[in-house]
Amino acid sequence: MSKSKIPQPLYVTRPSLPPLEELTPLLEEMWAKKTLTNNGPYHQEFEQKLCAFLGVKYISLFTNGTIALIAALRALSVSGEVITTPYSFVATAHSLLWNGITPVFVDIAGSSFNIDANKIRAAITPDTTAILPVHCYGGRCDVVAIQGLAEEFGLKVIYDAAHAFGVKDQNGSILNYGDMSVLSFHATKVFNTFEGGAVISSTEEQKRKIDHLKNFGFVDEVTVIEIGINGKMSEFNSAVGLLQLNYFEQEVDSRKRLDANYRELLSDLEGIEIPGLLPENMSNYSYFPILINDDYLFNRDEIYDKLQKENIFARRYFYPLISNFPMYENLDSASKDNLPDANRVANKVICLPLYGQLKFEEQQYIASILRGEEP
Ligand code: T4K
Repeated sequence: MSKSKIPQPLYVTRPSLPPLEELTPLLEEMWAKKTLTNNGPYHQEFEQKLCAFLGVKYISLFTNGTIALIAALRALSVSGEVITTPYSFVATAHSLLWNGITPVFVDIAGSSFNIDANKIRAAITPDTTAILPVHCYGGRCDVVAIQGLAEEFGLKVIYDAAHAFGVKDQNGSILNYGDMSVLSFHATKVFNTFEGGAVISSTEEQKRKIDHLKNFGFVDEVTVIEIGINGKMSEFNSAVGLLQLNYFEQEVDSRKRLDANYRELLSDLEGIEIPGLLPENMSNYSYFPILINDDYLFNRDEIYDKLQKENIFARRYFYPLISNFPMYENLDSASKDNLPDANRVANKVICLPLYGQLKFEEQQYIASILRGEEP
């Protein structure tokens, strides 16, 4: 397709939104009731509907995924050292520092993007209290091996499942693994409430604790039992979330088709590695990462620049690695020798635009730039 026909610019993602006219009656009701936040009716309904939709028992809605992570670690009394991955959005490790916990980085497994469960054992010390893995791009971690290690060493497991909304395996929702899982509903996520997040607890008692923690520690008007924070989701975000549930499957179906198109369009490009397709249901198609190998025409940053020049804003998620940011780089576990695969992948990865509204012609155009064809 010629450049003039491409609606510019193209971004790594664009939020899917419910029809505006569906939101209007919910807003009118909100205006009439004047309940705007603090566990209002939409919040309660959204929690209930989400449990059923995702196939989990206990959900607590949050203002965003980062505060949800911070609260989850606190609720489980995690302290000392926590084993985690450097290949993630910086919020994963920041949630540890906000709790006064030292992150211990373990490499990812080859090009799988997820923590290498076989390397966790060697990183466990007497100070380790938990593992914080990430289901990166929505791909499930090695949950069985991680659970085995957690049981052997008495560790908690908190999954950063920010990318994993709706992902299932043969046992149902992958959000049921570990002690807690944390979702993000940020505008850039496959399911969004503008800003938002949630903690999935494995027991009712944990949910109660999380609910106190996100509301300053209040249990009633005059009793505070925790050093809580304000992590509550508003009625507006909850109303948006309720409507979004009706469109999630449609969004995933569109992305699935677009994912297949990219695989076809890029299949003959030697030097561009496309990660394997996950089995049906085990992906929500939240990102389309590709790896630019050394034998390709251009290196990763040249491709990134070329795309930008054409107003295509692909992103290098997750470069730089968390372990290379200034507040982490001096940790022993942050050394590049300890994290060869994560460093290699972070230097080769680029996530191409992927969202339900993306057009096939736009994908063809992106592919032509990757091929080095002049627009
Ligand atoms: N754990 C993991 C593994 C995560 O990936 C994240 C968040 C978290 C935890 C924390 O969850 P939250 O506290 O955020 O709920 C974005 C997001 O801000 C962040 O939520 C996300 N991960 C991360 C991977 O990506 P940026 O700085 O790359 O976003 P930004 O603003 O550059 O947006 C990217 C593109 O998306 C834009 O170029 C255009 C498009 N966009 C963005 C926004 C905000 C829109 O079209 N509309 C919008 O409203 O971090």
